[in-house]
Amino acid sequence: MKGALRKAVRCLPTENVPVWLMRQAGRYMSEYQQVRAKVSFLDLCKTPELAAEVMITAVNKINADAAILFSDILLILEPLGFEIAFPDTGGPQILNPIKDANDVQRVRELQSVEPLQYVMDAVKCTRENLDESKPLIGFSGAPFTLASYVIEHNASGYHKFNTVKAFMHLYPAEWDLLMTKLAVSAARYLNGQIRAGAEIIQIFDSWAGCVSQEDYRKYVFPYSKMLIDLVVPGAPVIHFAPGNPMLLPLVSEAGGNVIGADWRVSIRQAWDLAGKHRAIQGNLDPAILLTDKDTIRRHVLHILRLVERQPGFIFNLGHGVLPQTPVENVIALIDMVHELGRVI
Ligand code: 1CP
Repeated sequence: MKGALRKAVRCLPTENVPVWLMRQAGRYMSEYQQVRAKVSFLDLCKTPELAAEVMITAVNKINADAAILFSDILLILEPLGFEIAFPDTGGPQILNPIKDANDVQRVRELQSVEPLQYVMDAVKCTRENLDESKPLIGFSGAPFTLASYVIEHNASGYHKFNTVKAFMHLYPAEWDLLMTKLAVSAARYLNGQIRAGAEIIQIFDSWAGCVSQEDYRKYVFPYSKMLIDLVVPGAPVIHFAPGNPMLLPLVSEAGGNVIGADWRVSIRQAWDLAGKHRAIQGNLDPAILLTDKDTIRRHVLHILRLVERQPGFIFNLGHGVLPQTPVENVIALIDMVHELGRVI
């Protein structure tokens, strides 16, 4: 098996510490900005050759050990019946969100990946142009995070999640229906990506950290588990649910070969909470990339020392690269992990 990441996701020992970054292709990179000056974000995602080019350019420039499909977690919502928009300022928007419990009836379940063929083509095109030592990561939003966009979306882009939380408590039957539709649809979508050439899957539950342990168990866990159980066996799953380290044991129990950790918890403690039968991914604070090389190096060393070369570690940030990050700091970070990961 070639490539440290392919081994690490299976908890096998590696010579190098594999490293890739969430949001490694994006607004912090001038090449990306140049493409975006000519085409909207949605058109970029819907043009497979461009989506592949943006990701391959980023991977080659920063020397990451994996590519992640260039796409967005919200695109699956179009064939489910939602209109999405990515305005230039503020976060993405759902133009026809769920306003009351009856609205759940109109949400369609994804029957086939045909309406998302452009995503499958982007997977194929990225795979064809990517160095074979580097795996391609496919992804989907987790049911809770998708629900938090379709039930509530604040035009300012600032999420408080109160509406989605009230909804799950007030309408448990409709919540179950919605979350089941989202889980089954996301599984079909991921299995399509795997057929198209994605080797590893990451599930983003970016906003799950806003709920309590009890509510996670009752309203989130069953559907994340359903999704992960439906992913075809053989493709390792990275399960990332940042924001609340106390949820890590439950996130791990819901499934995934690798558990993502953010910076709010030390990587060693995160691994203890997730359980040593899982691999662990994380967890440099993206804000550290806004500092200087000495500070970055100190933090990289700290994380590597905590991990003590135990098999099953993947270096990443605790969340995505911030748009204002200097690209040379990202390049330096990856070089440091490659250099120090061998010797520590
Ligand atoms: O050019 C632009 O203005 C668009 C910015 C942008 C980009 C580059 C958005 C809008 N999405 C993406 C790409 C993207 N999104 C990728 C692939 C690129 C890469 O990782 O290098 C991935 C994996 C995602 C996944 C995604 N989208 C998540 C999960 C990851 C996370 O950060 O937690 C989430 C929550 C989204 C929603 C979304 N789409 C875009 C933004 C800015 C956001 C998040 C913020 C919000 O909802 O307010």
